[in-house]
Amino acid sequence: MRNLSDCRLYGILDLGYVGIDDAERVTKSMIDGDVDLIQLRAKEHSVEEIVDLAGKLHQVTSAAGVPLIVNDHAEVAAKVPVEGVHLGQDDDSLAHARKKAGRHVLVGKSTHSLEQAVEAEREGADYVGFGPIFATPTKPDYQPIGLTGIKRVHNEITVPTFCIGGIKIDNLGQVIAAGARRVAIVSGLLKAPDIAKYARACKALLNPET
Ligand code: 3NM
Repeated sequence: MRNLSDCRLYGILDLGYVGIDDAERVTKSMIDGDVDLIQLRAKEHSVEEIVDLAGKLHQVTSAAGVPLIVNDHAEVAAKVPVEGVHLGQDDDSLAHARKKAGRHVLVGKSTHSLEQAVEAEREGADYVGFGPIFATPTKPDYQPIGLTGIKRVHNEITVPTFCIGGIKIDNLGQVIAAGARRVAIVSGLLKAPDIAKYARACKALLNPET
């Protein structure tokens, strides 16, 4: 299984963009494109549906050595051997999520300011999301935080930090130049005509030495 510290490109499988029946195909395309980490994000689905889908997707991701992270519902990790859970600012505390999972899992947290990122690391997050960097239809109610905080957050915290929000292949160079080493992408990836090719192009920018 891939180490979190080696992960650069985080692909988010958001069922707002992908039909549930298409989720496995899209997951395979992400893996084909060498996405390092995959999150299942299903804001409008029941926990039962998420458990069912996460079980199916985990067979695919684990065979490829790609960690699968479930958004919001730590209890899914008690039923399916996913590698982690991802929490928002309004979700369970990290300690509560770890208790619900009932076993060791990675726990990531969304943060929207330097202060929240520092607090998430202090609380014990294994990684943080940091954004939204740019305005995004995937999370329309959030004020973009821009590029300027990226260097500072990397100076202040040591856990892997995935910049997120409005990141596309076309602005990824800017995000990297601002100090990002890792990014999470939702719509850019899911709306790409060729998801694997898009992911590979992002990886090439994130890992210029490979
Ligand atoms: N979390 P896209 S921004 C899911 O700032 C999510 O925490 C964010 O979607 C945060 O790549 C975001 O389509 C949406 O812009 C990212």
